[in-house]
Amino acid sequence: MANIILPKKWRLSEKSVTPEEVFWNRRKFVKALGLSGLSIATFLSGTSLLGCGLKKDKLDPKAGPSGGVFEDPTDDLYPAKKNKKFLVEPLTPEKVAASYNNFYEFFPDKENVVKNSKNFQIRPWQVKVHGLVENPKTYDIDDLIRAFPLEERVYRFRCVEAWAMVVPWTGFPLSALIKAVMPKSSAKFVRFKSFLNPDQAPGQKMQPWYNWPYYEGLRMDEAMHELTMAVTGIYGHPMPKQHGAPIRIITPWKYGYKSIKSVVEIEFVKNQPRTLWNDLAPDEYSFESNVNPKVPHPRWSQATERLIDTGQRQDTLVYNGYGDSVAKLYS
Ligand SMILES: Nc1nc2c(c(=O)[nH]1)N[C@H]1C(S)=C(S)[C@@H](COP(=O)(O)O)O[C@H]1N2
Ligand SMILES: [Mo]
Repeated sequence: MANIILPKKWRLSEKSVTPEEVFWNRRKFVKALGLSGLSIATFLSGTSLLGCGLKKDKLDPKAGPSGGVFEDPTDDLYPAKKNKKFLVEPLTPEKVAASYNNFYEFFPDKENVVKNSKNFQIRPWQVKVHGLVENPKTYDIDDLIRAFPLEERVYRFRCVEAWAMVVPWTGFPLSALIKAVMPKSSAKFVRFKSFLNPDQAPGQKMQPWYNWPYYEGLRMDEAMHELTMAVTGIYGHPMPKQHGAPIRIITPWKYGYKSIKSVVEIEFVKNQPRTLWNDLAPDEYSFESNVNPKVPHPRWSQATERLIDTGQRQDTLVYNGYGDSVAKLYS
């Protein structure tokens, strides 16, 4: 086991600061393989490392050059009305935001997510909403997107890796969907689950140490908060795959990994649900994960952040600048 030769990109740089790399140290890597019952040989032969094995002949004809969907059945809803209450300036250019994406289902490094998500089929798609509710419902995505009025909001976005951007999301307040299914008083948390489809998501095949599908959670009051959005579009059009099409969550006062992409299930539960990053590294990624410049990540400071377009460094704001509206949730 100790003599495995990993492809160059798989070796850890000690200075690296991305969350996934927590898990890329050799001891845990080997342990994860052992736990998942795979032999190294099976694992390495059955995966398409670094995208080399992707079949070019199976590209989705609807996938645009940047992974955008050009014939989206909800195209007519965009651009949605701007909600002027939520404005931040200046915007990060779309091209930058759309080519720098954490989406481990498709690839562990941001620059390859677009290419590796081309085959991802975002129709048909259903979202199952269930658990401790009076009206459980499985929505077809196109009905769901039309069920609640869409609006555009410009939010700041802060990844735990200390990069930041400002983007216009289109979607609806998650609270609208929550009210529609009528949670019981016993529902204290909301659990979100992303898709599982290793045939279309190479990252799910090549990284078996993640407990796919990606899962996240919020407290009920966080999920009901007016800032929390179910997002279906960005920059005035349907969301391209790399940002989490066809529907994702956005909680702008929390680190980016709480904003789960490509959601297929929303469940109302009594107890605090487990989350993928917290299960992997509980001392590095808490359930709450509110942006806080004063609480360093165990391996780096959170005092400042880097804007992905200009590279400029600026001070991190507590609750990512949304304290006026969310601090009361934590008093
Ligand atoms: N399903 C899923 N959701 C996810 C992730 C992921 O890997 N899989 N990455 C998270 C992280 S770490 C970040 S920073 C944001 C990135 O969103 P963006 O690509 O739209 O900027 O998505 C979050 N949601
Ligand atoms: Mo992130």
